[in-house]
Amino acid sequence: MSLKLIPYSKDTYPESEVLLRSREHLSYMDRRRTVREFSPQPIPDKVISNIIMAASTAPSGAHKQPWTFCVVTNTDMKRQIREAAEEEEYKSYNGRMSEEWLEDLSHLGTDWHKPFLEIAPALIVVFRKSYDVVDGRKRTNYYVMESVGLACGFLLEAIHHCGLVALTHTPSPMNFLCKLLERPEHEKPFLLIPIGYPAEGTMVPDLKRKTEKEVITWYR
Ligand code: IYR
Repeated sequence: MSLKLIPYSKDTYPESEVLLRSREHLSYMDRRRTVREFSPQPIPDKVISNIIMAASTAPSGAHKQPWTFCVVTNTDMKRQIREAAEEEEYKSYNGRMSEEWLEDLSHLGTDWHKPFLEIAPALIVVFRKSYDVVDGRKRTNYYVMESVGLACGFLLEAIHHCGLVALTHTPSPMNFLCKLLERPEHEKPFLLIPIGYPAEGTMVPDLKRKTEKEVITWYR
């Protein structure tokens, strides 16, 4: 296929403004928190689709965009997902997770109860696609984990940008989602992300984030 190029168009800024923008963006991102208590207030479909299409702008291996975002707002389906997730999580918290893991989670106050799966107005279930089916033929996708991880990062950013909140929930194992949502064989669940407005008076753990020194190593 011949390479068709178009001009790249995006504003650039003088260094002083680059610095200012980087600082402002850091402080804005640092205000994002994972929230476990949602208001049941619905969110317009268009908001959800805009957030997802922002996520779908993420870079991906060979630009294959190997993801499907399922949006569940149906009350009965949310209940079924809660019941199935709680069944798995009960087993995880009562035997499948190591002592060390449980200890590492204790300051977050999580347990096997997942009421947010019914209360949040929408659940976004992200699926990764190891291959696509194009005209009945299998077409491989590349760097699927990396690509879908990036898209989920973009998704969380977009949710934060609109003043909504989310929880990156990882019920494990989560094969029950394939069945409940009747996904094709080549789609595997990646993350379950309830989104919505925070419940009134929501509290979050008093977390400290790692410092520059702890996360950056320079080679100048
Ligand atoms: N999947 C479980 C346990 C859990 C694991 C991690 I790593 C967390 O950061 C939080 C919870 C659950 O969702 O409860």
